[in-house]
Amino acid sequence: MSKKLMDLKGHTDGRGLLVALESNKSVPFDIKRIYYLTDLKKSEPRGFHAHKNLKQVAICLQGSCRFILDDGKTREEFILSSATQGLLIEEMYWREMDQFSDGCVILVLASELYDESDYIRDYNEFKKRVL
Ligand code: T46
Repeated sequence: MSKKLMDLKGHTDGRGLLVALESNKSVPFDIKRIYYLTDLKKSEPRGFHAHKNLKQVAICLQGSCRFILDDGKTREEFILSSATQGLLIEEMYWREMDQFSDGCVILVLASELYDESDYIRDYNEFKKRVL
């Protein structure tokens, strides 16, 4: 398994599944922000940016989706379809998200507060910075 894919401990019993996430334990940073994506359209890919200084863990809570992570040299593809699997996205990875299934819900835990100046939205600028 890629080091980017993390197994999250699930507690399943007759009532369902519970997954607990804790800063610096199951999630390898202090969680400062949480956001989620819903009502995603198959025809509307998202992302297309990198972050200078942000770590995140993305978890597909319902349905499935694809993340592409690009470090400037290699593009890796990840299909997320389990609430007990997290994708660790460290700083300076270009990301693209698509192939959202019906009902797809993505939860993201982030190491920093929202800061638009942390985004690199131009792929050529990203490539210049990483290579
Ligand atoms: C990422 C992928 C996985 C906020 O106001 N606060 C926030 O914390 C976030 C994340 C976004 N926004 C606003 C900024 C835009 O006006 O929400 C709007 C949509 O954001 P964006 O176009 O950046 O969404 P995605 O899905 O392309 O990217 C998001 C995150 O921004 C990004 O960090 O890694 O999800």
